[in-house]
Amino acid sequence: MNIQIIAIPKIEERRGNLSVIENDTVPFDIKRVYYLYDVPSGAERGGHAHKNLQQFLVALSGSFDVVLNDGKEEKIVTLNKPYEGLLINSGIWRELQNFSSGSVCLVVASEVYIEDDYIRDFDQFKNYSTRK
Ligand code: T46
Repeated sequence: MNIQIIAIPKIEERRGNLSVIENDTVPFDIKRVYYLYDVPSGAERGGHAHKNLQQFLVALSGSFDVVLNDGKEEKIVTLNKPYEGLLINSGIWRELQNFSSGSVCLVVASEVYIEDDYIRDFDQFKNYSTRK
């Protein structure tokens, strides 16, 4: 599956840790950053694929599961470290679930927000992925 766990450089000090995401941390030019927070227990986010967008997800705090499907196989990745993230390339269905209390999901994206880039229907996604 076209996903990758990428380590984020970490500067450790007695004062605490600092991690930095720069353009060369991810294989795309960063155009947008957003974050999910105050996610209620049992809530799910995502439930779509992107035609072009690449995204890099980091659990800045707490943990959550990312259920990934490329039309052929399903994988579940648990994110729970602020010094590593999950690169999701285009054409992959994702659902985010099992958010722990107080968790924060940072998303670094390769494009600005374009609703037309979303495939929000799973059957449509399956057809799209078999055509590719
Ligand atoms: C993804 C997961 C991890 C904007 O206006 N601008 C934005 O940049 C984004 C991301 C969303 N929105 C609006 C669109 C909707 O009215 O915010 C509302 C919630 O968006 P959505 O239902 O797409 O949120 P999630 O958490 O289900 O999905 C988001 C991203 O859209 C998606 O690309 O991979 O987070």
